[in-house]
Amino acid sequence: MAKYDITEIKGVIPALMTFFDSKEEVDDGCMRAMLDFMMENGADGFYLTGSTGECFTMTMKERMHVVETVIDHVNGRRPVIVHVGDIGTKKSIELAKQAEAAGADAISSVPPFYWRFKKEDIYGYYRDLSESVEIPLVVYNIVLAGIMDMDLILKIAGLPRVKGLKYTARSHDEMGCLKEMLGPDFMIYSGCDEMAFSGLCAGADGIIGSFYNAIPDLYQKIVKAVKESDIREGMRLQKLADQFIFACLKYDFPSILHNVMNWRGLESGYSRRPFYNYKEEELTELKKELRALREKYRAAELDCFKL
Ligand code: MN9
Repeated sequence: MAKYDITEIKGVIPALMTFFDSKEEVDDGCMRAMLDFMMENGADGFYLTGSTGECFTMTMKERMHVVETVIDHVNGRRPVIVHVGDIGTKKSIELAKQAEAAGADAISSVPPFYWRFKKEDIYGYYRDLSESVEIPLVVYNIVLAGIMDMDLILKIAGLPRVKGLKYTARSHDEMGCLKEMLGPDFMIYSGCDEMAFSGLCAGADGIIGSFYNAIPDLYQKIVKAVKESDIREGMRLQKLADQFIFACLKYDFPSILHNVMNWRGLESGYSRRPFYNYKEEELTELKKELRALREKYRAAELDCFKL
């Protein structure tokens, strides 16, 4: 059974990585340990089996298994949103029903992709998906993908069980307008980690993203700065996060995140093929860059890294 109302799902929400072992199997022990780490360090909720979770490399059964394991481990201590996106409506519905039965608080989905679906078909996808379960649905729009425009999002947002939007973009004018138009109970999640501060200032209720797996504590401080209207502190922290992110994004993503988490002193497993797994010796430059960054800012926020 879902435990949280959608309006209680806010703050820092890691788009949870899936932790695989060296044989590419989902590593349940590692998943549980990572959830503990994130809960201890500022995660306010979890977003499962999205692109950061490498969902498109996983079978339906594996996705369902991750959902069950995570919900069992979190055990109501944090809200859980499950990404059920796939190209086929029937498959997404199957994932949605399982997520609901497992106790997810909401489902979420990217629009159907790869083929150029018509607007009506995308609307139909969200209608059918949202009607298949009782829990709310959070639409996931990646602006760069160019699949949905503002009109289509607004139309989909009118569906009764559509209660939120994860909006990933480097500009927040549309996101801010959508928040204004859709009102306080329609939850908006800013999806670009490089722009979390700006997203929150533009009215987002929370932030969902990849880097919150590794540095949820830093982002918790950004959320606090926004709450306290401390612009100077918010900007300082976001700048620090950005330099960290841009250094990492020179490498393959999301697999580099496994190494980054190792440097926090965690055994964080592997990505699954075709993602490339870096050996430590290939990352001397990145470590040097991150170490310099930490020293430059004398940032207590990054001292947690064993670089
Ligand atoms: O949803 C993620 N976006 C995509 C969130 O995967 C397209 C972000 O968290 C990015 O990974 C992050 C790094 O660019 O902002």
